[in-house]
Amino acid sequence: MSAPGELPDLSPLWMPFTANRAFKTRPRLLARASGMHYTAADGTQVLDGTSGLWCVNAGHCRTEITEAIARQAAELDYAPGFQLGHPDAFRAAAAIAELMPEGLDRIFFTNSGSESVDTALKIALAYHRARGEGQRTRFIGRERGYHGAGFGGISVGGIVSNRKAFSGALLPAVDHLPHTHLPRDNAFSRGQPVVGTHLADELERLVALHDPSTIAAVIVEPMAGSTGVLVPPVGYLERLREITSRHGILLIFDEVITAFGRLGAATASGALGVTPDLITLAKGISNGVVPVGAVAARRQVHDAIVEGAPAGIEFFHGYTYSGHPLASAAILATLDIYRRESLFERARSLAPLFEEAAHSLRDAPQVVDVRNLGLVAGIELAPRDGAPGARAADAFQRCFDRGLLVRVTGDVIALSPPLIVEPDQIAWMFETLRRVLQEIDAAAGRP
Ligand code: PXG
Repeated sequence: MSAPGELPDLSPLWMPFTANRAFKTRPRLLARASGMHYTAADGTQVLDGTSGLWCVNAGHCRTEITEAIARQAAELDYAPGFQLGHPDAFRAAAAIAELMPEGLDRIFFTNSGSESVDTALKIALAYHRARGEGQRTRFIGRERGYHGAGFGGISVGGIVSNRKAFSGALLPAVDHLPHTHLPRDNAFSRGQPVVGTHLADELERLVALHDPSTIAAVIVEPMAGSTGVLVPPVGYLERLREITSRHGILLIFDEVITAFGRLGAATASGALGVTPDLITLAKGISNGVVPVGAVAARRQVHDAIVEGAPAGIEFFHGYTYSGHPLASAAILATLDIYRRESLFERARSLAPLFEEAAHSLRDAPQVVDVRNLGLVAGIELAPRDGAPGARAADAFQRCFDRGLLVRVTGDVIALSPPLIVEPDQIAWMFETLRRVLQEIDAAAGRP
């Protein structure tokens, strides 16, 4: 064991979605966090431009949350969630239901976004079966979709690298819509791009190909985060809703990133005015403090499964930690902060300024696109010849060295700060990024 303050042995930890060998030759370790900032292990301050991994929406180490979980841990550390309960799990479900679109008021708890996705897919199958349509077993996902790392999620997901090594063992009946990224038409769009509604019509083609009677659900992120901030074209989600409704297919919005204020409302569904049948949640639900997720289900979906079942367990699904006391306490304290500080409204009112600052990078070196919605921006760089992703990876390291945490996926730099961000911090983030891009450009020009 290493002494406190000394760097621990890095080899035993197999890090998730990380270039392990590169990281361990140049580790970046965080020691503390408060408000908008991390403190790195060497004491430097890093402004969190990404809300951790899109989850710390109310800012770091909020005492209301840390105190609530400390109290809960001392009072009721664990309570089985099968055939037993505790009041805070019910209170947390009610608090979430209140924020969901009208009608989606039945809440199932999980521990992560990946589990929320698996749960939603299973609810969809159980729903159709309960209604005598057990032949509806097919799912439709989308290219470039990210729905977590479970087998269900990678099957409906559309990220090639996440599927390749496991391709022989994916869910058998899945098809994919085309992604909605149309840079030639939509580059530098502010908010929702105008071209691309027609891509939703591809669903009609898939429905005709497979026959609607075989399709259980369509799952999409209303705004795709992980694959580089893909904002839905105007009218696109409305069209998916219309087609799925017409064919009795459930529509699932994966709102693991977009819910809890990121787009200036409790959900993307609310912000964009399209209501699905199931919403998957995680991340901002507990401000990232305790790992927890949930699925919000339309009441009719819940009732078809629960009210229609014979006496006994109605839905054979759940987790040891579903509705965990610490998660419930964290949810209640987090949602209370969002409400008291009007953080969703704050995100909405900061969005125009954030958009302006993001698009000021339009003429920065190597920038080929800027996309934005709510408090999310994606800045896409031209890839280096023969080395896709290298330029953005370089930008990530240089930003970090200057005290700014950004998120990089391929050659897209994503920014999604906590909703407590101040206007001068927004300006500083994009200025820093501009300097970094200029520095990279200058370095590339040197012999
Ligand atoms: N759905 C969506 C839409 C997500 O963004 C998951 C499901 C899975 O959640 P869990 O809690 O199982 O990881 C996610 C996760 C990034 C990044 O930087 C995004 C996620 C996770 C890590 C990094 O884009 N999203």
